[in-house]
Amino acid sequence: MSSPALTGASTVPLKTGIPPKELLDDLCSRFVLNVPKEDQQSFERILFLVEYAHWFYEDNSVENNPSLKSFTLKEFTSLMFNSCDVLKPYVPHIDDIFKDFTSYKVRVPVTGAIILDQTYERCLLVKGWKGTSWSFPRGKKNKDEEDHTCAIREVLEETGFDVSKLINKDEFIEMIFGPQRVRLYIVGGVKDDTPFAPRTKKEISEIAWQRLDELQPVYGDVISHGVTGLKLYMVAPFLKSLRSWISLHQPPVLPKPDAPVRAISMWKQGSSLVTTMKSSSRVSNSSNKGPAPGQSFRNFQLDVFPLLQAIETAFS
Ligand code: M7G
Ligand code: MG
Repeated sequence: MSSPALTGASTVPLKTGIPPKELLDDLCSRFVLNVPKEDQQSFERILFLVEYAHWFYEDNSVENNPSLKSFTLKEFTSLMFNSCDVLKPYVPHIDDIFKDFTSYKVRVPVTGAIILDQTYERCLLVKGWKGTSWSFPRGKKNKDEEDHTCAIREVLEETGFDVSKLINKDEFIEMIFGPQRVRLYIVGGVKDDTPFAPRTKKEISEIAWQRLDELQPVYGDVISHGVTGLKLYMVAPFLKSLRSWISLHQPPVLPKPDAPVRAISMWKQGSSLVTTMKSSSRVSNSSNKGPAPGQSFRNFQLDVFPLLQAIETAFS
């Protein structure tokens, strides 16, 4: 099981930063070849596997061997196809394969949750690792996964918070954006001193309670800006229905006159500090031992989490 090539720790540092062939072969065999046959049936599925290998490469190999270069998924896909014998014959079609994959990805339905605090004045938003936009915790459905199960999994992956006991399958707002259906379950009454921390690496850079009245305009586009300049992605279109829901439901706690008026950052990448509401002081978050690698496995039935855990154990 132990292979120095996978972590890249003992490979000879290459000036070019290009991963050595044995590392790419290892990633290919672990993430692409050693999976059930049904997961290798289409290039869309294979590219989800390559994406997983890419995350592992970025989060483990590059981190353990900084002389290795970071790549975009497209670049990494090209490296894998050129290096792996089984994928090599398809190199001439790689542009089409990648284009099909990206257009397939945006057709996969997305579910997540609108988490409200106890006063219904704030909602929990997450900021993407790469961009600067904030969105509700949400993500793509896996194959044969139910909507609410995906929402529970994605919220857990992106915030570390388990909504399985709080979610009501009938309480959601659903919108269609071009080819994509987005369903967000409304989970109200979450204590604002709840500890949050993502379980995926390099997907989420910050988690915060944002004030709903700062997320204007109500009739927003997919990409919009809140009144304080906050960049929002797929938030504004949900606000009108959310306000209607809030007007019909009594919050468990009435807003306090001395409540903080601004957003509250609950977790930030690279920082072990989080804000707690009770003390308003900066305290160490004991549950934040650093995020684990991604667990979402796209459109596969294969449960990759035990595999990743085994790999992590073997190399830690
Ligand atoms: P996603 O899981 O494809 O989207 O992640 P979803 O939650 O909407 O289903 C969105 C983006 O976050 C990806 O395109 C990556 O850029 C980044 N990302 C997500 N995960 C789980 C990881 C991960 O484990 N490692 C790295 N490096 N990036 C990730
Ligand atoms: Mg996600």
